[in-house]
Amino acid sequence: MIRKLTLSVLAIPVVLCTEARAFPPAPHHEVYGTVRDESGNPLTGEATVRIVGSSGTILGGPVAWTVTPGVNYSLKIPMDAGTQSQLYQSTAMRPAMPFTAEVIIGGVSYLPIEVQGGTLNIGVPGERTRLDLTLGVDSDGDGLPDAWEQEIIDSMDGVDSLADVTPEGDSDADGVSNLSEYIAGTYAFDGRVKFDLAIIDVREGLAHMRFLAVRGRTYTLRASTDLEKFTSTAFSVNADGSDAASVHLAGQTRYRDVYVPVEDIQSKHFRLHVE
Ligand SMILES: [Ca+2]
Ligand SMILES: [Ca+2]
Repeated sequence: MIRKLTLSVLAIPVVLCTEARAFPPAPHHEVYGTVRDESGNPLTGEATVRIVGSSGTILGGPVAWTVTPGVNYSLKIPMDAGTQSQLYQSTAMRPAMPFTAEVIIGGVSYLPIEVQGGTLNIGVPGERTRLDLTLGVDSDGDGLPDAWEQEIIDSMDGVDSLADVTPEGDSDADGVSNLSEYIAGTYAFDGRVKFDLAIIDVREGLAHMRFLAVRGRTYTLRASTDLEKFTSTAFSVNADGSDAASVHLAGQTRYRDVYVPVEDIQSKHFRLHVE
């Protein structure tokens, strides 16, 4: 009798497992990226990114100062394995299902430039898709918000319309493209201010460098001895090289001095990266 009872108890979870496998979920798909305002500044909170899928998925998550370097939102979308005609849950999604991304600020929903007039499709389970979202209006459809382009039009002679400001163009002729200046947060109408890394000096085993850090942007540094292979390198904001970190999130816009240890080698090259 006891043996029979034991068998029946064991059978219950087996049956439950079989039922659960009828509509199995798959690993979630992560959508992540940077949400920027119409001036190119990464949002730093008080906003929500909402994913609305064709299957009925509605998923929201906060915009934060930083999730990882250069990323201020991340959403994990429930995915269905697709082995049955029915979704394992009504709000799950499958690869290639259309969705829309909205940004909600103060209860008002905004459709980012990347989403206007286009269809986004979800990727495969277990993978990630970067989706950077930009707020504002983009009349000429070049990815740069009108408000940002207008600043250049207002500030420069000979730049008269949105068509004169292109992402690959260099309105202030400082060698940095308009799109790169938009990302870096530097003035694309003032050639004196650009995304640049200056070497100040090398003393006591520390290379002292300086760059214009713009609020809300994250900075990483890569180093190379042969100008071919660059690897991430930690840097310090302290003159004694202490508390080095691999990333700097600018809390305010200011020139930032950084210090990196240099070994006894003839030359070392550095590359600054901004997100
Ligand atoms: Ca535009
Ligand atoms: Ca430029």
